[in-house]
Amino acid sequence: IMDKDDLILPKDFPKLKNDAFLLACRGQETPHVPVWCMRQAGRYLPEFRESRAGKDFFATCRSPSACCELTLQPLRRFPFDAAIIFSDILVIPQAMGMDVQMVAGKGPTFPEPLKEPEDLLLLQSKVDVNKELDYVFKAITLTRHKLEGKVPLIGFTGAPWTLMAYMIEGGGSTTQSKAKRWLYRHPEASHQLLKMLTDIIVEYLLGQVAAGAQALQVFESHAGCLGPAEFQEFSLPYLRDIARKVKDQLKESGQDVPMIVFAKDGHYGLEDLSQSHYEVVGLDWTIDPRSARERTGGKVSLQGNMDPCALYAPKERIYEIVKKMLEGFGTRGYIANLGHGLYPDMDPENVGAFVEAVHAHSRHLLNLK
Ligand code: 1CP
Repeated sequence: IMDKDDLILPKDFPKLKNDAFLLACRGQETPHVPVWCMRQAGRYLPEFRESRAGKDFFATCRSPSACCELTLQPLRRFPFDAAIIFSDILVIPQAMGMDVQMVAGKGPTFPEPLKEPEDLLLLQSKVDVNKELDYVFKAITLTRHKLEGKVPLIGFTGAPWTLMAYMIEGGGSTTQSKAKRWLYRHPEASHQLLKMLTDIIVEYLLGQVAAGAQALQVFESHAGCLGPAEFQEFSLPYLRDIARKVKDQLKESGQDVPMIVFAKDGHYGLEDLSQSHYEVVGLDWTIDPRSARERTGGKVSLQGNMDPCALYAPKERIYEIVKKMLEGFGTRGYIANLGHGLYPDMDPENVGAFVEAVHAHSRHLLNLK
C-alpha cells in the first residue's frame, strides 16, 4: 500500500503495462505502431485551458501537482502510447539566472536577453540542477507514480543551439538573426555558451532519469535556420555530446533509456543525426518517410511526421494520410507522431482519429505479415 508521501520518492514505481513505445525506440517488434503527439498536453484541450486559466505559465511549471495533472489529461481522452512531462525548454535559461515570462498572445519573453559576449558573465555557468530544477524532477516522480504504469513517461530538454537562440533573441523569432549574428561575429563566445548549456543539459537529463523519466527527447527546434555548415559546427557536436555523456553516465549505474533527437527542419543533417548516439530521430513533415528510411540506413528508429495541419482534414482523410505515412515508414522501428506540435485551434476529436488510425492501420499491416 502506497502512502501519499511515497509518491514523492523515485522508487517502487508501478509496473509498465504498455511498452510498445520503448520497444519501438529500440527497433523491436510491437503489436501496433505506438503514437503520441508533441504538445499533447496543450491548449487544444478544453480541460487544459480550464486548468491553466488565470495562472502564470512558469508558476504552473513549478507546481509538480499541476504538471502531473496536465500531463495526464490527454491520456484520459486518447490511448496515446507515451506521456511527455508538462514543462518547458526555457526552464534552463531561468535556472541560469535569466528572467523569462510568458506573455499572453506573444509567447515566452526575456526582458533582458543576451546582447554581447560580456553578458555571458551575468549567467550562472554552473547550475546545481538538483536545487534549481528540482521542481521538474518532483513533477516527473509524481507523474510516473500517477501514470500507474499505463504508458512510459518521456522527459525532455531544449538543445543548446535552440536555447541559445531564445536567450539572445529574447523570444520567438522567424529569422533568428540576432542569435545567428553571434555565430558569425562571436563564434568563440557562441561555443562557450553552447558548452555551458551542454553541461547543464547533461545533468538535467540525468536528473530526469533519476526522477523516473523512461525516455528523453532533445528538441532542436531551431535547426532549420542553420545551414549544413553551421549545423555541423554549432548544433551537431553538442547534440552528440549530450547523448554520449548521458549514456555513459547511465551505463555506470547499469541504466539505459532511449533518447530521441528532434531537429526541426534539419533535413540536411539527417545522415549525421542517425549516427549521433540517439536511438530515435524525430522528423518534421518536410521529409518523405521512404527517403528518411533510406538516408538513415536502418540505423535508428524514426518518429513523426504528419503535418499537424492535416488534423484540420475530415477524419476519413486523416485515415488515408496516416495509412500512407505508415506504409512509407513501415511498422518496425517507428513511432507515429506529428511533424511538430499540436496547435490550440485543433479539434480533439481529430487528434483521437489520428491515434485510432495509427493503431488500427498498423495492426492491419502487422496482421498481413
Ligand atoms: O499557456 C500555455 O499553454 C502556453 C503554451 C505552451 C505549452 C503548452 C508553452 C509556451 N509551452 C508549453 C508546454 C511545452 N513546451 C511542452 C509540454 C509537453 C507537451 O508537449 O505536451 C513541451 C515539450 C515544450 C517544449 C518547447 N517549448 C519547445 C520545443 C518544442 C517545439 O515546439 O519546438 C519550444 C520551442 C518551447 C518554447 C515555447 N514555450 C511556449 C511557446 C509558445 C514556445 C514557442 C515560442 C516561439 O518560439 O515562438
